[in-house]
Amino acid sequence: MSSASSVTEPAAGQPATPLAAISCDIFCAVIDNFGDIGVCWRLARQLADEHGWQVRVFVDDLHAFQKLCPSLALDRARQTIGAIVVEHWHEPSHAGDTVEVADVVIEAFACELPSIYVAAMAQCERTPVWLNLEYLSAEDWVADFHLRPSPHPRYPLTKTFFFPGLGPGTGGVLKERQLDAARAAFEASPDARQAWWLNATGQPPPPAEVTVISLFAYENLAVDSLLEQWRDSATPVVLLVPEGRISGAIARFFGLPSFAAGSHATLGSLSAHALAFTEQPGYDALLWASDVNFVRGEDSFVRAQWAAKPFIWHIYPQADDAHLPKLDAALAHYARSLPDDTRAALARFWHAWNGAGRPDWTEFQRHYPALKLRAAEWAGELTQVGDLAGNLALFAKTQLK
Ligand code: TRH
Repeated sequence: MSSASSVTEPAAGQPATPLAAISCDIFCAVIDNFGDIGVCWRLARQLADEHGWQVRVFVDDLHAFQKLCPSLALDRARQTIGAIVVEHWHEPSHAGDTVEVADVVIEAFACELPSIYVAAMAQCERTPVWLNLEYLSAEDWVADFHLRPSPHPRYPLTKTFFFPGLGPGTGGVLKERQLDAARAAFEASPDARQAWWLNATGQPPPPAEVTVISLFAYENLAVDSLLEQWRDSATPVVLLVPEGRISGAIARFFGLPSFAAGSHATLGSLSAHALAFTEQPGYDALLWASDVNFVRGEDSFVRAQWAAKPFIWHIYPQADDAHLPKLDAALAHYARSLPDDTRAALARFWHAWNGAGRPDWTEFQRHYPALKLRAAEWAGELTQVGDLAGNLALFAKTQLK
């Protein structure tokens, strides 16, 4: 956390005036899995580390949070991790022991702020900036709704909708300032790669002819077909599976009782390692160490884009297939400049991984060189939209009077 950013240089002839850092409260209700707190925690760390904000995170599920942040204590109502205060949001009405309203209030994914907190916001001399951080969608309408104000029905308060997105005019997606440099350093260092493989799998890195695949996904009916294709592949495949919802299917395929962290199995051309779920900053190296990444939800989907490797997205399934237009909207951005046949092959593979059809690994592999080029080009295009934390901080500052 930078404390320097909260102090201004004195202008000539003026006394030094310490400016208070911007305070920010992020409220996060965990619906399921890790994406809700995953996004909030990454945003919190960026606002603290890169913008010098004083951040508090109110979160209702410390167990999910602890998986991403193992130093978190499960039994503490309030604790400080790095420079960030974490409050266990133990009931909807709770807003800390004493209600202190921050300069910027972020309601993640429409989780609904405690009513006493909203009432206190209305009493503030300086009206706080109230943002509703929405889920990521690549659909076109997002740019029209990004930064739309919504006046409160009773209080003199306005909530602004902040929409992440993959295109211009949206809030963008989270990207730490040092991320590209960290990836480049990892990719340039045989020692870092060696250390990563030994730590994650207990084995040295595989030779160059092996295709390394990371697999982070929900339960998926298409996985058996893919496992069979990898087993029968003409070239060797190494599969890296963080322990989680797909682990049961991997265990069944290999005839094992479970596929818990530390397990290894081989059948034909396929070798698989079960990995321990790492703390959040450690997940990126798995993507960097792999040639192809299967990702899911929201945050890992974004990280795969920054890893600049071909990836397959298991989108979070919604009722009435509401997720399918979102899948195609993301493809429309990501696959836009691919040759027609590669774009069609990628779309078929993504659709098959999301319930429509059978994934064809040979076809995917045939298009791998074009997909690899596009992955790197896309990471560059996405950078143009700007980092979400930076976009949010800039907007908030224009609103704080
Ligand atoms: O876990 P997810 O499926 O999360 C979600 C939630 O289901 C949420 O309710 C839904 O709305 C959202 O998806 C769209 O997938 P996601 O978003 O990729 O979050 C996973 C987080 O876990 C991400 O921050 C990366 C992190 N992670 C680790 O920290 N260590 C690991 O080893 C792995 C595999 C992931």
